[in-house]
Amino acid sequence: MAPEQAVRTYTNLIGGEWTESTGQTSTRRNPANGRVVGEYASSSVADADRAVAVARATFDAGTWSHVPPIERGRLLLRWADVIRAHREELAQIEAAEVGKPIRLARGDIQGIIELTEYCGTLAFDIHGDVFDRVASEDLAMVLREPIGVVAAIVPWNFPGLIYSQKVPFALAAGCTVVVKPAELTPGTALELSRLALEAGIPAGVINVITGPGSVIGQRLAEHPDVDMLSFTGSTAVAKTIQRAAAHTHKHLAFELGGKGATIVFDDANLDEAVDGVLFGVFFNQGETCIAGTRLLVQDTIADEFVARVSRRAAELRVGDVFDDETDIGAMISEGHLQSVLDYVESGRESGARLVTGGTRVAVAGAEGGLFVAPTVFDHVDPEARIFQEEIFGPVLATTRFHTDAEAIELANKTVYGLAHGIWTSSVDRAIRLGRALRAGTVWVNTANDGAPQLPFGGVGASGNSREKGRGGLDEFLVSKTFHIHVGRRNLAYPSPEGLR
Ligand code: TAP
Repeated sequence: MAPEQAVRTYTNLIGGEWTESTGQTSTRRNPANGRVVGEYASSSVADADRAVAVARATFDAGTWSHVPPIERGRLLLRWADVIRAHREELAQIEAAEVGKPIRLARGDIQGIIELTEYCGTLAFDIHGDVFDRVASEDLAMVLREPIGVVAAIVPWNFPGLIYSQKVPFALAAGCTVVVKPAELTPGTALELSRLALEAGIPAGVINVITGPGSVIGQRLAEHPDVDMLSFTGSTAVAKTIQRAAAHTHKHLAFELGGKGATIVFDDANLDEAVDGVLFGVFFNQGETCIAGTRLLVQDTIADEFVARVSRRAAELRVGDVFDDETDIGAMISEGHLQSVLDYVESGRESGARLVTGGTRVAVAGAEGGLFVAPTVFDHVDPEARIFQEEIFGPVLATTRFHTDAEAIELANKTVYGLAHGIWTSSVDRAIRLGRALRAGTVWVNTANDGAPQLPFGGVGASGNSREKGRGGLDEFLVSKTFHIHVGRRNLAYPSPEGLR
C-alpha cells in the first residue's frame, strides 16, 4: 500500500510489491510529542521466510548479481538522485520517528545521498586480481563475487544512515538484501527502498520486513538461505544472533556499541575543545554509538573546563524537533528514558558530582515529550557504571588525568573500542596517543567526523567489521580462485611436486 500523508501506513515491501503481513500491525508515535506518525506491519516468521525466498530467487536468477558492475553503479547513482529529490520528506520522517532535531535529520539525509553516490562510483571499479606464472607456466585469477543474500538489521538511532552504510554497498557488490529496520523507526528504510524501485533497481533486490527483532531478526539469523548477516545494534543482541546463526555458515558482520573518550589536554584550543565535547556527546541527544560520553580532562585545566562545558550544556535548546533552533530531541521510548534516568541515579550513588541536568524536562508545546536535560557529571570513578556502560543518552562523565599515560589507560579502560577523540596542539602527542588508543576511529581536534570513503567500525565489544570505504564493499564480496595450468600437466600420483 502506498504511504499516506499525515499518518503513514505501510505494509512490507517484498519482491517490489507492498505485501500484507501475516502478523499484526504496530503504531509509531513521535517521542517528542506523542502523536501517531506511522503504522507498520509487525511481521511473523512466515513473512521473513517469504522475503528471504524472494531475495534468494532474485540472487540466483542473476537479474542483479550478473548485471555488469558499471550498470549497477549507474542505477545506484540514479537512486541517489531520486533520494535527493525526496530529501525533505525523508528528513521529516526521521525527525518524527526518532524524535531527533530536523536540522540533524537533514544532515543524515545528505549523508545517505553521499553514501549512495559513493557506492555508485565504487561499483565502477569492482575487479579481481591476476597472478601470472604463479608456478612455472601457471596463471591464476582471483574473481570477486557477491556473497549472496544479505540480511541487514538496523537500529533505531540513525535508521536511514545505517541502512545506507549497508544496503548500497551490498547492492554495488551484486547482492540481494532483506532489510529489518528497528520496529520503532522503519519509515526511512521503507521509503528509501521504494525510491530504489523508482530509480530502476529491479524488484526483489531490496526487500523490507518490519517487526520485532526477537521474531523476524532471530529468523533471519537462523535462516539457512541467508549468506551474510550485517547487524548494527547492541552488543547483547549480537551475542543472541551469534547463537542463533551457529548452526548455519553465514558470515556475521557486527557494528556494536561504544563508550567514547574525548581527551582534552591543557595545550588544546580550549574554545574549540568545549564545542567539540558538547557536539561529541549531545549530538542526536546522546543516542549515538560513537558519542564521546567520557570526558578525560587534564587536571591543570579541569575546574575551568568542566565549568564551561556545563554552562554551555545547560544552555542547549531541548524540545520541538521541527524547530530549526532545537539542539536536543527526545529519547526514543519511555523505557529508554527511564533507563537513562536510572544511570543518572547510579552516577549520583557512585559519588560522582552532578554539575548540571540529570532530570526529565517538560517542554511547553511538546507535552508528553521524552526529554532529558543535557547532563554533566564530574569526578567520576573509572569503575562506576556511568564510566563503563553505554548509557545512550545525553550524559557526560568527566574524569581527570595528569599524564599522557594515565589518559591512555583511562580511555582504554572499557570493553568497547569504537571511537575516541584527542584535543591537543601537539602533533607528536596526537599521533603517539592515537596509536595507543584501542578504537576503530581516532579524531584529532574534531568530533563525530566521517566520510563515505573512510572505513568505520570497532574493536572488542564494539564489533568485528568495517563499513564504508572500499572495505565496506569488500564485506559483501567473496573471492573465487581460478588456477589455470598452461600446457601439459603430469598429475600422476604420487606427484613429484606434491601439493602446495
Ligand atoms: P538493539 O536492541 O540491539 O536492536 C538493533 C536491531 O536488532 C533492531 O532492529 C532490533 O529489532 C534487532 N533485534 C533485536 N533482537 C534481535 C534478535 N534476537 N535477533 C536479531 N535482531 C534483533 O539496538 P538498538 O537499541 O536498536 O540500538 C542501540 C544500540 O545500537 C546501541 O548499543 C548502539 O551503540 C548500537 N549502535 C551501533 C552503531 C555502530 S555503527 N557501531 C550505530 C548505531 C547504534 P527491534 O528493535 O525492532 O526489536
